Amino acid sequence: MSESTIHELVNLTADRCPETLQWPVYNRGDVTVSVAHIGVGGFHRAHQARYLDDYMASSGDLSWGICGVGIRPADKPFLDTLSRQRGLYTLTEKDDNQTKDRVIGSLTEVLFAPEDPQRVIDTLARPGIRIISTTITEGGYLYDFEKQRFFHDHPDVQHDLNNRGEPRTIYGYLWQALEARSALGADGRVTLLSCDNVPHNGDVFRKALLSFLEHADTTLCAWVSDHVSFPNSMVDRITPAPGEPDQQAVRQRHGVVDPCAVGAETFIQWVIEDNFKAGRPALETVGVQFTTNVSPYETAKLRLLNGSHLMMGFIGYLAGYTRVDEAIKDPAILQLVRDYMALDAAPTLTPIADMPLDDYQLQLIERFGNSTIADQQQRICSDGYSKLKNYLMPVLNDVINAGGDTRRLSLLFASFLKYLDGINDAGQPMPIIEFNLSAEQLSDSATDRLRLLKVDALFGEQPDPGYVQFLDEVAAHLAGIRTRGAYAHLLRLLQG
Ligand code: CS2
Repeated sequence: MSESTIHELVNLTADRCPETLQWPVYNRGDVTVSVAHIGVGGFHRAHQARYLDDYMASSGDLSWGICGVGIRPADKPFLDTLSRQRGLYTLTEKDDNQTKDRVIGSLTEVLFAPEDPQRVIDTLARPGIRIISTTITEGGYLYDFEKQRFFHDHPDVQHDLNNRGEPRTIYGYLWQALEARSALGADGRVTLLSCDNVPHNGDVFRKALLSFLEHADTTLCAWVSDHVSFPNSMVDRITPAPGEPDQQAVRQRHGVVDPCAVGAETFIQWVIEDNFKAGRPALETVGVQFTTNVSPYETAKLRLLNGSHLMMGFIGYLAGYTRVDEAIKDPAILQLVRDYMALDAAPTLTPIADMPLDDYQLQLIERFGNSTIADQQQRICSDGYSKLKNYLMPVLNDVINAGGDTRRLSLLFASFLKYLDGINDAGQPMPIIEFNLSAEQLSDSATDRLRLLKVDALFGEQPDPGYVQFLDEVAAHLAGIRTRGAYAHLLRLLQG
């Protein structure tokens, strides 16, 4: 493509968009914002924003635009760029048979909270905002999932309770916004919709927010209980960390320079508890499933998809695979993942009429093998400690209670501990991202990694007998991995 045919997305309009690229079919000038979304990462852009774009395009109801909000200081450069692009960005949906690029138009406002916290609070307080949704990752809820307790002592929580004007956590922002909404009485009603991979994400969000407010303003707690709903939801779309390859591809195919481009698989699913306090778009017309009980969907997805990601993540990364599609094509890793799904996770699940679990497992193997998205092992291993708690501890508890076989799960925990060394089987450094483990926890446990599992919430200082045996198995696997390498150790396990 010659340089003269290169356009920056920031300068594109419906008329100037290359014909090969799909531009929003609705007039963005007519869109009004009813959703404020906190956490405008790749996943939100590939999932929720895409559903609302579809909805506005197909229904002509333009009242469901999104205001994207970032509250983490590190989000600034990205949000500045997205804001210059008026919230527009390219989404590429792809698998081995198709590649489809489209410009998503549903994000019509973009705010970076630390720069102007009051503006964000005022936005969240606008009665026209009917849904406040979040993708802030497991860690963002500041909640101990094992003990089911809010991290009230967390320094950022303490900061927010004592410095109303400069919130750092989502709760600090919501405190003031909900206070303003409560002054409107019933007209201030709103839905807080968590879109994170957290078991019972709506219930957790509600509990955490109310725990915060108990220390901030008890009267507000009562108003929130009556006027705010927290639907549980299951969200699904594999979205690798966006980067250069997504941008290069859009530039090559369409001559468009888009630093906010994001790529994802073609599969997409969203199941939501139908509990909205201030109305909702008819998203069922664009494939969203509404139900009275999300739990079976969410449990199946977390245990089968996210659990398998971890199962192949640490072992595969240690074995030298940096891409998920390459790891899953390794016969030993494939067998491990299949066995984990069929023998460990599936027996703990409730059957779902419209999501047969055998088909779901087969489909997952195919999705993991999608080479066009080149999903990153580093991404699925990142924040592994929180993910183990979230996705795997519930499976482990069920397997232990049923007196089942824990060999694969103990291997998984051992491979996680070895992964923390940051060195793979070939002795090469392996970058790891563990923001919920302090440098102190990491270095303290360097000589005896097993301690990490005991000192924190996972197993406690004096684990129950079933868990003592499990921890012995983890220790034996860890020793085996250290002696012969993770991959060779896996082969032995599969043969034995
Ligand atoms: C992944 C998820 O980061 C992870 O733990 O398992 O991001 C996964 O790709 C999504 O949940 C898919 O919906």
